[in-house]
Amino acid sequence: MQLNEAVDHYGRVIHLLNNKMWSDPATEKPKLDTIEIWHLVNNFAFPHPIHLHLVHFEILGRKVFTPEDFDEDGNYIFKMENLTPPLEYETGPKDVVRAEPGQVTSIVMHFKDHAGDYVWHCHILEHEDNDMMRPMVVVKDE
Ligand SMILES: [Cu+2]
Repeated sequence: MQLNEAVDHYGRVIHLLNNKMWSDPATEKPKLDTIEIWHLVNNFAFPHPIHLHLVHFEILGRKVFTPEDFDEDGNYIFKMENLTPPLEYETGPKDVVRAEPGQVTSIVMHFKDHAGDYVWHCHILEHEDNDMMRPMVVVKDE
C-alpha cells in the first residue's frame, strides 16, 4: 500500500493511498475469514497514522526501504527477518498504526467478523478529508 503525494486539479498538494481518490472503486477486497498482510510504504517525510475500520491488526514490524526492497513491478519484497519489531506499547491488537516516513510498516489481520463496505484512511483530518481515505470491501463467498 503506497502512501504518496499528488496534485489535485487546482494544483494543490494532496495525499493519497495507492495513488487513488476516495471516489475510485475499492481495490482492497479481502475475503471474509482470510488473513492478510499489508505493507504500508510511506513515501513522505513525515508519519501518517493509518486506521482500518472494523478489523484489529497486529504490527509485524517496520523497515527503512530502499529501491532494492521492490521487484520490477514495484511490489514490496517482504522478509520477516528484515523487520524492526514494534515498540512495546504497540504489541497488542491495534486499529491505528503510525506509518513512519521512509519506512514500510507491515501489519497482519484476520478479516473474521464482518463482511461489507468499510474504509481505511489516514487519521489526520486534513489528510483523510483530502482523499487519503479509501473504500475497502470484505467479501463473503456465496
Ligand atoms: Cu496523513
